[in-house]
Amino acid sequence: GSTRIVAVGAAQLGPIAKDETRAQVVERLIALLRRAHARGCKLVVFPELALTTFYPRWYIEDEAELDRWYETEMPGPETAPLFDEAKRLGIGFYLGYAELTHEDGARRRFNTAILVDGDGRIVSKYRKVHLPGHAEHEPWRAFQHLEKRYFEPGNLGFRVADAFGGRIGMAICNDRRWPETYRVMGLQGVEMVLLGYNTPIHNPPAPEHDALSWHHNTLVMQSGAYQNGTWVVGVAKAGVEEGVHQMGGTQIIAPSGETVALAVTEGDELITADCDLDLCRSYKETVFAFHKHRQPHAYGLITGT
Ligand code: CDT
Repeated sequence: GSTRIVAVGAAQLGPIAKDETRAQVVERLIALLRRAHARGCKLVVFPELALTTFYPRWYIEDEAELDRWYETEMPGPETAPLFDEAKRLGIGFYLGYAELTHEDGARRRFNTAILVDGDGRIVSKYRKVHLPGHAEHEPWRAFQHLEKRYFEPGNLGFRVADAFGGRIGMAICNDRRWPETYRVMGLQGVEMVLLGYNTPIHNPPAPEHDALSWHHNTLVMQSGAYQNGTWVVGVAKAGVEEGVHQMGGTQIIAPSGETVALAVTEGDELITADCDLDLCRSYKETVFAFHKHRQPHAYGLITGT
């Protein structure tokens, strides 16, 4: 029979400097893509906001200055080389980026990820639903986290796409901490959730959590995988970026909840795994056979119904 093994590369990025150009970053992405191809990967997962530094750490008042961090087309002139090389290699990818678009007569900003297949086609798009941080300048913080200012909550929901021989979903960073993220995709039969993140180790409102950041990262992604019988691929932008230390911990997690590959650096690092999508089945058909065991009548508070 046909194999349902997807060779996946999780392409962690080290820091991206403020003055690094898109062209320079795209070169780093292409280098990782080629290494993944050499290892037989068919799908590479890059982090959240993978084309720039994590600019929500700064309060930016000037609209034109803010605009420079966003993509207005995908692919655009600077990202086309990534699409071209991926297509040439026959390898797909997940890419996180800041999206500036015109919709419903307004300029709108989203924290976005796309899924591109091995033919270079965008097969799915996701816009981050759970935006952490704050909307106003809070000078008491060591650094800002202004996602609530620079993005609006995603309006595409949590969709799944039939691609790479399986059912693929996407999420972005803070989404991974919320069980609803995985469950909404789990209810659609998701077999692999791709997610990129930028997570400062220091959380200014709750510094008592700092020492637990690695524990929490693994805890939420392993739980989401097991409770929905799905693979999870979590990919960091890591290291000290413009003075802020961001956690690594890039990992590939099986439907058992076990981590099968884990990055060990805070730089550009590729980890890979042969992900058998059929490993999802025994979870989806037994302990988490949703149609047999879920009790939605008791869950009304969650949806507000
Ligand atoms: N990028 C992102 O979503 N980061 C957040 C940092 C914590 S903000 C309180 C995260 O959940 O990892």
